Amino acid sequence: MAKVGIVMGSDSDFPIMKKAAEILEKFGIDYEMTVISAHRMPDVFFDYAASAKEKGFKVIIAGAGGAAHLPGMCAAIFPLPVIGVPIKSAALSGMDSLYSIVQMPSGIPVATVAIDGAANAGILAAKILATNDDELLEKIEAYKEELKASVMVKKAKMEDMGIKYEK
Ligand code: RP5
Repeated sequence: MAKVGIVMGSDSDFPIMKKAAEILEKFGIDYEMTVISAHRMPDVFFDYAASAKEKGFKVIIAGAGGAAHLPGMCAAIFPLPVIGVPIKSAALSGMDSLYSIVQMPSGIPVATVAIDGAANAGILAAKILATNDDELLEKIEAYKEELKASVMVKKAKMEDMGIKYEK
């Protein structure tokens, strides 16, 4: 059963939002991904958000751009955590998306990641699930070690080229 719902306002958001899915796959987390526009199909959106808890979702990752109401409206209906991904828009470079998602009224939080930060949304969803799953927590700790090792490799390469981090 899918534990995470990934929803985006348009298929044009997919190239960014697929990064959240890739992270969930890496950690072996079942997810369901769909496109629903809160503005263009509000009835479909309402059914999605209202049935998400019964479907077994523990977290929703919602990405949208421009007047990005999708994550906030998910949070208004779904009682568990919602992570918002502001998609970089053409007109305002994603500042409109960011402000629309992050400036929620008191009582209805959306955990907002960076503009186009879908990978971090996936990691944050995994960390939320890991609060109650030791096996998943071990995978996240291993991932942190992977990150460190990749930086160490780059650092060694730079040093080989005579570039030093430290004086
Ligand atoms: C938002 O409008 C979507 O999330 C998307 O980021 C943006 C543009 O949508 P399209 O016009 O590409 O469908 O609702």
